[in-house]
Amino acid sequence: MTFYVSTPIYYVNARPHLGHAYTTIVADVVRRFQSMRDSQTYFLTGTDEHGDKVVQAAQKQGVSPRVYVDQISRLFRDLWPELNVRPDRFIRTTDSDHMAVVTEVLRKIHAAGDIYFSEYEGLYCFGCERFYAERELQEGRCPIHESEPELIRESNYFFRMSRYQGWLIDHLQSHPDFIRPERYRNEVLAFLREPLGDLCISRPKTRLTWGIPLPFDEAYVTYVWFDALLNYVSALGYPDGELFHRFWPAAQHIVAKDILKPHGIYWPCMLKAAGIPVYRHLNVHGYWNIEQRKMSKSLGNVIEPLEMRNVYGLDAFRYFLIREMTFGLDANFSESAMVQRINADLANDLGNLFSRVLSMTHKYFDGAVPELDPEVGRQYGLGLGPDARRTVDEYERAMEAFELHKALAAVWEFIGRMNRAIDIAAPWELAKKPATRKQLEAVIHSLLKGLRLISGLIYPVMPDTAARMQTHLGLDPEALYYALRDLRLWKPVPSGTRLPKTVMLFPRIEAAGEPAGASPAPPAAERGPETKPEATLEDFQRIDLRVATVLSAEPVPKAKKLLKLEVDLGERRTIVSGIAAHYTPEALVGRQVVIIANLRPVKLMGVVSQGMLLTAESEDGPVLILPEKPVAPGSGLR
Ligand code: ME8
Repeated sequence: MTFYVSTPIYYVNARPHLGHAYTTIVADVVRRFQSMRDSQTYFLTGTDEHGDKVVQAAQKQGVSPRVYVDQISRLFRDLWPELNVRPDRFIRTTDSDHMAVVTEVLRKIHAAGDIYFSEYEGLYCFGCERFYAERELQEGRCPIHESEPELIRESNYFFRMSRYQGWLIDHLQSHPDFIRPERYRNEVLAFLREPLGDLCISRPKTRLTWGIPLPFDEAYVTYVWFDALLNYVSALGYPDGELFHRFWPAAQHIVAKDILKPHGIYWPCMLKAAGIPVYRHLNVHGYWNIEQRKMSKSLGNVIEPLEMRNVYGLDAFRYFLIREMTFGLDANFSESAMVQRINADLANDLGNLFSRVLSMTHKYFDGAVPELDPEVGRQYGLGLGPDARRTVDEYERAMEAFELHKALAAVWEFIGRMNRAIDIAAPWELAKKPATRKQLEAVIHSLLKGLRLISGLIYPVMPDTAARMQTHLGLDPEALYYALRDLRLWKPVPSGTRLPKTVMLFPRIEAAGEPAGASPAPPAAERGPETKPEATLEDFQRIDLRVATVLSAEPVPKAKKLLKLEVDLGERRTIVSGIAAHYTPEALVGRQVVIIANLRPVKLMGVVSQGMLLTAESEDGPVLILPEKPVAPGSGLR
């Protein structure tokens, strides 16, 4: 069997954070799981280095795109081994083999007549690097970046994606798990109910030069998504590479919901047009929020993976991510939730079980695994065999289906079953009388067997802990006892094996962010917001801030959050503001507020808004910024 897994290739416009770490750790987990089944595996990650966003980020730093991409790409590449993640290739879209494949695929699709030249006008989000249809926007803003898209008109090359709409719908219908979980398949199908437009795949060099030139027109570079998606085949040496032939038929992508559309629509259509078979599964997960809020630089709540690892330990961090998020749904990250899970699941359930069983083996058998008379075993064993089999079956099913949290839940159910079995069997009572010695042997023998199984099942998520457990069960650390085939056999730890002294797998953490004995880093929430990059006085002066008096205010029909205000700032203006949940119209009329007067007008729910109200962000929502005493309407700010 073969298995090929990819993560998105990350933009190099920001440092790696929790979200990137999650997806990449998931890829590592599923690839380790597949290797437990003796699959040949290939794991790809990398960085997406062309496009406007990267150029803008480089400009901000005052360096060339080339220097900039090298710098940030290295941060990603160097992070993965620190998280025990070892991809087979780290691809960069600036790699020459990748660029050659993009050129070749463009040539092929162009020659087949699926690329044409035309003029286009549309709303473009620079954050997403794509055009948006009006119906996709929320209150006129990009749903991901919450910024207003810009109206752009230019001549460009287009990929005839519309031609593949019918085929894609058929494919989704005949392959119900092509995109999973189902909610995302449904989302794509819903999108495909409307006519699918063609995809603009070029950018004029007059606007952007940092990209792969189109092979049929030197005046243009390739649109960054068309370039980036092809990494999944270029990394394998498409079209002739041995890796491509071996692994592409087993391709599975992992992405978050933010990039469902490029992966669920553009990419299959591109593959079809290029005559490449489509991937097998697209696995889509939700978003991590931080303490119930969106993770963002401006909120200063970006979680650094290495910091979490340093404070809580790598395996505990990996465990928390995989256990806490229901794959497919959003999840909430907080250090207190992490501490809770570490204490309950790792220190209590698993850690206690492990040290209890090992210390009993030392106490009653001097650290040597007892002999087992099979007859006595049948009579006095703990009856864990059927549970073990059920656990392995559910674990394998859930891992295969990307229900990673359920796979762990199944293991923890088995851990609970073992802890209860100890309490019922009460080995300390059996140890009191020579008559129950054989019974005691059977009980300890079963418990060690159970630990051996658990050490194998946790390997994909907690590889270091799995190895530590196995070393302490006297198993050869050089040999891998993780093969699912062997785990199913429910093998004992060989009798007579001498076990090293027990260890504490996971110390309890005493208070949030404060592991016992370590010096704690302040919780992320207390570190205060990161400031934005330096701005000059000229930057500030380009923004026209003015005091305005609210003349009237009314709700905008069918928009719960919006109020339409008429304001006086020397002239009359209409402003639409998203404060309806926090201010009633009556509370605003007659008040003086501060607005940005030279913001490009934008249409929100059919109303043109000619400015923006300034508010402070607070836990309870937006709070208006007001002058301390009345001033003439239109007064400027400085
Ligand atoms: O979109 N929660 O790159 P990107 C969970 N270059 N996962 C998150 C997350 C969060 N809060 N934030 C980010 C791009 N991610 C393109 C991809 S692929 C051909 C091109 C993860 O740097 C998640 O995997 O914006 C998401 O899909 C990805 O980072 C977006 O990374």
